[in-house]
Amino acid sequence: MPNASSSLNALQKQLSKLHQQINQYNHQYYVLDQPSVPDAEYDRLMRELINLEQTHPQFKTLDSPSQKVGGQPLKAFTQVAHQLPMLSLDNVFSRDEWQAFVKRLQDRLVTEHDIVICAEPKLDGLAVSLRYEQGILVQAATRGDGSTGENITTNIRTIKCIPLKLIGENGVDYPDVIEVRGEVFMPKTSFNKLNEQAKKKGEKSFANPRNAAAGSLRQLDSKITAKRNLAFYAYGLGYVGDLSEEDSGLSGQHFLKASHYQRLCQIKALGLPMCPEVRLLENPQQVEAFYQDILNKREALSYEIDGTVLKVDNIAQQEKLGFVARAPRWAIAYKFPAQEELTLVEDVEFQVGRTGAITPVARLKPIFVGGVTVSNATLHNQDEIERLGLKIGDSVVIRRAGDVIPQIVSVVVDKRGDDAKDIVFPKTCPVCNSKVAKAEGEAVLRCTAGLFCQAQRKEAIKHFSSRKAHDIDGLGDKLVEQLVDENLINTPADLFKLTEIDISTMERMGKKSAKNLIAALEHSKKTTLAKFIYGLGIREVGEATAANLANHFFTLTAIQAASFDALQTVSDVGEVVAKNIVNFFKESHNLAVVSALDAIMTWPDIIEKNADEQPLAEQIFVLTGTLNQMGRSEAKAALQSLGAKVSGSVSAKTHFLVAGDKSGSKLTKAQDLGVTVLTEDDLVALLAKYS
Ligand code: 5U1
Repeated sequence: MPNASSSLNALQKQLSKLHQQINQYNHQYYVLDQPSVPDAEYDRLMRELINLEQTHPQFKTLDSPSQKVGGQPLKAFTQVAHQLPMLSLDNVFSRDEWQAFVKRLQDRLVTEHDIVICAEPKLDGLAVSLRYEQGILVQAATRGDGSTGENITTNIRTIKCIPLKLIGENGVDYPDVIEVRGEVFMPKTSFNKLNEQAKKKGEKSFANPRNAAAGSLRQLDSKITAKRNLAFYAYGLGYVGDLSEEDSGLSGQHFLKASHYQRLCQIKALGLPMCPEVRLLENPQQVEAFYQDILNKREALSYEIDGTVLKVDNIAQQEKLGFVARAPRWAIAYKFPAQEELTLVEDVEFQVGRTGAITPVARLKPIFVGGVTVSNATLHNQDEIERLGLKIGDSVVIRRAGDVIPQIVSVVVDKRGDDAKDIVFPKTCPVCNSKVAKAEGEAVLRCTAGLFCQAQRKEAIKHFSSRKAHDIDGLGDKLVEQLVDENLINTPADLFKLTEIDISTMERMGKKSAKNLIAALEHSKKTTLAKFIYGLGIREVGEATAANLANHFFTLTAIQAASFDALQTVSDVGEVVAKNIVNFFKESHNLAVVSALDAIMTWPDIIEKNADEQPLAEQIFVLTGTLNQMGRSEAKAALQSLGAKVSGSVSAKTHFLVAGDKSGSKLTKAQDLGVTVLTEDDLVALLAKYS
């Protein structure tokens, strides 16, 4: 049994470890602008520390990170002592915690009235204090440790939306000295651009817009800051008063309104930007709706936010509530669920996709992030693994924002254990054991077996039946996998051979669902050429390209016969896509599937076009003999693309016979019937006329 002194010892050890860890994270975040762990991890450690200090107040020391705001100012800049401290905010993370905060407010204020709340988005930027004397910006400082910050005046002057001189709009005057506090931030578009440029130059990118903003403000060369397109929203005031009476700080009082929201409006009237999402709420009950509304808008906002800030609006009430060590009692940050979390890479597996691409996928220790539990993350390719410097067993930062698929953002190298293992790519396909290869200039490794690979077969069938292709209701991914595993289907064409009995023997498939699936398959037989082409799953032929091909060539035969050059005349089809199409139709196993499907499925043979685009509509052509300037199938496709019908035999209905070298009986018959005979040159001229 541990005795009292040994558990106190353990507690002290735990506290000292927390101090050391939080101090290290503070230094990385505030001083180096390079956090190694997500905010959620930092918040967790800080809460652990605060909880321990609350239950064991005798261990709460003056140098505890819980008593300090931010980090030490950088030596590179001169230091500025804040006339009034720049505080930080405590956080809540749930409705219950928010309600507990409200309860504390009510207990302290003992008011019968509702507590009016000023609600603001919490910007992911850098807190600064801007000092105006007689309306002129004379000094700008970072928060630093809350009492001393860095003098960043020269850099702040480069931010376009921060006025160098205040305006006295609508009779709003300003006191001799006014310190405006707020957040400098980098809009999302500028952040993405900056990181793209850094990547191109092989430089380190910023982990988030906050670090990018901080890094940009801490430039010794303000020309660099000027290029970074920073912005600013004001959220409060520091010292306000007369120059001659700075010590009392009272003479500014005539200027100041009794409501925080009104003060923000006053600051705005002086020419400083205020976030347009700020709202005045009649009571704390309205906060949940505000929180939800801002959370819904989050992705669409042009700047990054990580929660809301809720402030008691009445200044007299704020004063009554006062402060604790690092934060006011009258304000709280109600944070959104974390979009970044820390977890472990337990393994890396390799998946084979529809096009044979072998994708490494990290199997993660399940983690709740961005509102869902995540247990896998794609690693894309070898380059990505190298960029991350990832090993199996690593602690990683995982990000899931909005509907975006989860991503590994970085590796926390400090946490790497001795047993971390290198990620080794397979030498053969992990599914069919065939050869793998990397095409020149491509980062992706592929299985070379095409439809002979079971994984590619499954993916091809899933793609064929997907919503945008043939939308086969009731044919889910799991069922496709079972049907392939049971060898009941090998290609999309095999789907149409399935019987109700085949289907009803599969897991979770009853008679009724089997019947429905057969009906859905029957229904899917009638389609469009565009969907048919898309459903084939040719590499890089998406929905739009498939539609362009259908609209250009009108028939499957014409698309199959089109040359590399002819394909490139289609909008959106470049060399790569044209090559993919030609290669697809070269493969005998693809041709077998296409012709089997062609026999089963139907679509309008020629898509209706207006008369101008179909100059040869209703004209029946027959091709005979050897054509030297183009292949027969190419000539056929070209004629069909202009609306002509190309028939195999000459009759009285034939309008034109194109006679190449060594034409035989068809030429004689055409001459007998009085059909117009064209030479190959005539044909070329005709096609040129309409192309
Ligand atoms: N929007 C907003 N962000 N923010 C950060 N308001 C706000 N207020 C702050 C901080 C640190 O502090 C005051 C409540 C003192």
